[in-house]
Amino acid sequence: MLNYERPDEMSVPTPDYLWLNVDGTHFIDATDSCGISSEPDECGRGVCAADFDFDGDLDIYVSNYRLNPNFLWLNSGDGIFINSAEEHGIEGVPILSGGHYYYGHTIGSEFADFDNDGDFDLFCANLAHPRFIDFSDKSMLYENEGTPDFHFSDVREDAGILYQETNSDVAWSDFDNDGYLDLFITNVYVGRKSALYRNNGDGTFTEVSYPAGVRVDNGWGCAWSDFDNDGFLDLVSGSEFHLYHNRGNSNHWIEVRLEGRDVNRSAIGSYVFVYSGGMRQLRQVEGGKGTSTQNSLRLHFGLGGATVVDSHEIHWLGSERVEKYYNIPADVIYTAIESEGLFSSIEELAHLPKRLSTCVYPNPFNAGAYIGFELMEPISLSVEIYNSLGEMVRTVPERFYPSGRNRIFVSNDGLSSGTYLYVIKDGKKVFSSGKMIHLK
Ligand SMILES: [Ca+2]
Ligand SMILES: [Ca+2]
Ligand SMILES: [Ca+2]
Ligand SMILES: [Ca+2]
Repeated sequence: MLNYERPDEMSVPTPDYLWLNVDGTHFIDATDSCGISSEPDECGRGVCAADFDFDGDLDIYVSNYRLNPNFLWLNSGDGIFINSAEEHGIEGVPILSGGHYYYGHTIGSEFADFDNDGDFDLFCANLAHPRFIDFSDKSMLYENEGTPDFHFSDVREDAGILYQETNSDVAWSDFDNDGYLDLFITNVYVGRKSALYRNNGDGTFTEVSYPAGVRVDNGWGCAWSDFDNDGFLDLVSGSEFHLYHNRGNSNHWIEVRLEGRDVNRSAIGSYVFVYSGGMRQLRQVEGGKGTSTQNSLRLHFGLGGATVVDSHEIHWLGSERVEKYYNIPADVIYTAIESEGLFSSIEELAHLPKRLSTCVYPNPFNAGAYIGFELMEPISLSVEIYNSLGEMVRTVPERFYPSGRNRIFVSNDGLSSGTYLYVIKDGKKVFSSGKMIHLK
């Protein structure tokens, strides 16, 4: 969670926090234990994340304002983050002026593979006043140079993306479904026009705001989502919200919603490679981007003239297993469920075994714990508790539970301290399972 500056004192930063979700029940402040507090506070305005080094964990990029350096919190995989922005070339350009190093007024940033070379690049929207231009960064289009170092270099000028003074938020999308990610950048303040750049597919962009009909004044936030499910991404932006409906073209597409089982349910941080028509495209599920904005969680791929996806590879966050699907028809909205499959319709999904989403509270427990869950329809369930040796140490007999919210109490009678596994069963079928910890 990014924090900006004190409302009563300009340029006095307030600290950022990292909140760790514990068993889906509550959050704890992990800012100190994860190393996030090792850097001095800066005036943060945006946060985005990607596993840009493909080592199986999410790394966090922090956009700092007030000519401060940006942070790249590199996830070491063992719960510790180290700021590696300078080493990877994305902290900004330090320029000495009046005895002090200045960087950029970064507001919003977003990772995306704009050049289809299979790694995540990064756009940083920087507000750069002409009066500070000698020592403040303009916006940056950072191209990821890939393995082994995943170092970035700024290619904005060569890419044809022009300097505008009040760049604010950014949102990548393939709005014309040609397989190349296009770029929308907002500009804040009345009279300042935002810009839509079409990706020419050769490393350069062409501004198409006017012909595309996207004329946003005083932009602030922006986000893409295919709200009418026609396969073409629509845009919302503006300090007074405008929803721009994309009227589409003849190009093909697929969209995929990922649903995690072992990973988080929204599959945030998971990414997909799509191969079609001789192209490779990469998209990730983002938790948020830019400055307090978020695109649709559903991944979108433009396919140009291709009517079939040759190969669709899902990399679930943190899992070494890659799920691959071949020869997938275009122009369909799919749902991919971890370890279950790729589904093209509600009817297919209805045949999946029903599962329960449960939470244990308190956890760890002392006197006893509740297993809470919500049922779509009434059903009879029983519970078995296993110790770490796999021995069944407790049962809760089968009984009938109505639809809606329910809970089952497990007492601590005779249990020693340790980790236990609960298994909720519908007859012989496992409905749900999870860990519970007993502390005496
Ligand atoms: Ca990583
Ligand atoms: Ca790339
Ligand atoms: Ca495009
Ligand atoms: Ca649409």
